[in-house]
Amino acid sequence: MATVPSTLITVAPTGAESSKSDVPTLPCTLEELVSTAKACQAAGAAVIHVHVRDADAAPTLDLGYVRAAIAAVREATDLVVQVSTGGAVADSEAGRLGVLDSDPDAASLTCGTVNFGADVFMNRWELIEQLYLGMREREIVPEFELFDLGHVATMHRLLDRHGEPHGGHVHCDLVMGVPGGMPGTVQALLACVAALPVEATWSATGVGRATLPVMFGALAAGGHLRVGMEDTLTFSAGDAVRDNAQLVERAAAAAVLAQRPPMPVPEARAMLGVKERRRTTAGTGVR
Ligand code: KMH
Ligand code: ZN
Repeated sequence: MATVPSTLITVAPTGAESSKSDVPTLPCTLEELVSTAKACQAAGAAVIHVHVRDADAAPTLDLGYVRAAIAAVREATDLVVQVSTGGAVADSEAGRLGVLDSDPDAASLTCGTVNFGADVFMNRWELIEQLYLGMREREIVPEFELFDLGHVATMHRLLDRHGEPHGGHVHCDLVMGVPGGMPGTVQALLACVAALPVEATWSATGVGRATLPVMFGALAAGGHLRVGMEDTLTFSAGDAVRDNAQLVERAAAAAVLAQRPPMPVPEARAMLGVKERRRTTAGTGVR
């Protein structure tokens, strides 16, 4: 029997841009992050992209907080835990490199500088190289974050110069609709997809109003999906997002409609080449 192609759903529940006071439903505490992770796994997510908040709900790269968040999500779910190395626009390069020591399964790796609303999200070539090599040294799977077509070219340069990532598989995420990055259009999506390595897999994320066009475009073009409150806070015109699970449920329903149902976690782990870091049942090697 032919295998049914499936859709990897990544949830990005928090981000670094929204404040808890503006968005009270944003998961910021450890308890909120864990309950969000559980609900999103149940709704069809297989990967969680984690930005961590401190006791004041401010974005932090503090290793103590980041390690605790990763361990708690890993304990409570089977999700692939992908830590953000993008952080917030004001974060230092040293801090962003430092999160690689938090023992994640995977980590985001933005492949170039981009205007980010009124700010600049700085990603110098040397930093990109250091993050990439730091991930490989620690057996962390990168997800190449591509905000523009030029970032695709930089990813190729990285792969040509330094070889394949840990796990041997290239997985990218097209981040579309950021004010300053590529627009959230099907035309831009197809231009990027045509420039990716042939063997790469990719997901797409539409920020704000780009959420739905990018989601449908990605499904039609054979891609995977990333959704979450990092990227959109509006569910439909005038309606705030209830919670992250609502966004994952919608993505899962669209994937089912496209006859590419949500990818089970074991399949996602195998596709991405993730190293097993979950605790095993003593002596059996079985989780
Ligand atoms: N918060 C943005 C400045 C990532 O997580 O790697 C960067 C970002 C990308 O969200
Ligand atoms: Zn992020």
